Amino acid sequence: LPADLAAIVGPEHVVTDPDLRRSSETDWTGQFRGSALAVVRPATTHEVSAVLQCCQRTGTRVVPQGGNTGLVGGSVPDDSGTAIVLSTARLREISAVERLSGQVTAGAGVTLQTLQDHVRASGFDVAVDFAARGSATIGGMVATNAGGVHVLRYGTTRRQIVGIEAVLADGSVLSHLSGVEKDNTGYDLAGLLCGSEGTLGVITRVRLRLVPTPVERVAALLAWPSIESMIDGLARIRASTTLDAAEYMVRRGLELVMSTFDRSDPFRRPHAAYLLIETSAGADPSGAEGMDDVAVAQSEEQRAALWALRELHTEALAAVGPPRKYDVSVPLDRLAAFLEEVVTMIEQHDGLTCHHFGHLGDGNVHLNVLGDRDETPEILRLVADCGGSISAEHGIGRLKRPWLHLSRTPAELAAFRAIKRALDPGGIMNPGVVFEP
Ligand code: FAD
Ligand code: 2HG
Ligand code: ZN
Repeated sequence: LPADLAAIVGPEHVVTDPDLRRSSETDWTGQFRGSALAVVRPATTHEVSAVLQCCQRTGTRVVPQGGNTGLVGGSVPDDSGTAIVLSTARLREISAVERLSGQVTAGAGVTLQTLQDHVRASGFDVAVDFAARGSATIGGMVATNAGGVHVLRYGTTRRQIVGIEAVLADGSVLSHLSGVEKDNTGYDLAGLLCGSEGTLGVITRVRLRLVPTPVERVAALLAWPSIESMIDGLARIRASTTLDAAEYMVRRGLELVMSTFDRSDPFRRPHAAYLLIETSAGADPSGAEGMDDVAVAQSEEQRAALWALRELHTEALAAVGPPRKYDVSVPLDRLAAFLEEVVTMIEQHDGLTCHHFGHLGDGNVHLNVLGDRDETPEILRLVADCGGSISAEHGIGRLKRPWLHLSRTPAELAAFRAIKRALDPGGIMNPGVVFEP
């Protein structure tokens, strides 16, 4: 097989050397490690199609991989050594920004940051943003329906897609990239492939709807005496201002970030909870009632410093971890009670510490539990009992697969399996992710 693949993509793009493969076989968290037959790097959609035809013919399993920043173990192979990793690193073409429609088409392997730089030069911005922007790719972002910090303003990745090109397991190319905003000609295949985590095909190009770059933007960190007061405060701010972001953290996480990365506290004394808000609208939300204090960024540098306190949580936790990650969402009116209950439940066990932070505006909490004991069933059942989702934005991958039934009905799961069988009858696309292998 490696020789056949080399004939398609060139021998230097079929990596079989174990040392060179290693970074593609281990996920960002270091908790999922596997072994691949080879890492294959096609440069065009045509090459992706030929690689998949070859894999289909030989029954070889395929793990699509973008920036390998996924947090649920979906981007790396199992340890059998029989699957290939199909890297999108060379699918890096970007079209010029189309000013009239406000759209751009990007190859799956373009990183989010590269695309942001590209479209900002034309006065536009990508609606989705998150801390892994330097490595995460557009293909990965679409395959996981990434959320990030602007969901409350613009929605998730799915809402930004106006066209997609993808290759199915049998090598057939689906291409629908004309970008017309109104197009009710049958099933929404882009919407289906978005969030499919590499289990239905390889996304090769995506056409995205852009948003205007804000002319004026204000970032402020608001300090609160409790989580309840912060959630009430957010409701009042949202009623009067269009927010671009509403991210929260608590004292324990802030202290971890400050000590790990030598950052200073924007306030003179500690507070229980912190809400980082950003707005590009006219009204000033930093006078909200019920808060202890506020730090408004006066410059781009100060804005970046406030954002770093929030965005460095994942790396700070990785440095003291690895933590068990629970990316959950809960209806906002139940969030304060949920947090109190889940933290108490976890920390009643000696040696367990629960960090939490996240996208408050979306009711999306990132629980990161340090310590050996595994409380996963209890935590995820509580989420389900609160009417929440066991995976708000990171996806199912391998990590959440045993718990998918807590968020989806048997009828929904049967429909998932029927779609998978129809598009990938040989089961070669990312086996073990979302579904049992
Ligand atoms: P990978 O990790 O390479 O792959 C992820 C999944 O997508 C895998 O199942 C893979 O098989 C599949 N895949 C990748 N490319 C393709 C393709 N072209 N075709 C088909 N399938 C493909 N996520 C959020 O949603 N919000 C956040 O705020 C956020 N913040 C993060 C912060 C940090 C510091 C880190 C490390 C991660 C964060 N993530 C976040 C998770 C991650 O960055 C996203 O899931 C991202 O979209 C993954 O992109 P990637 O290119 O790294 O994909
Ligand atoms: C974030 O919002 C990411 O920072 C990562 O989704 C969350 O590390 C985590 O648990
Ligand atoms: Zn997040």
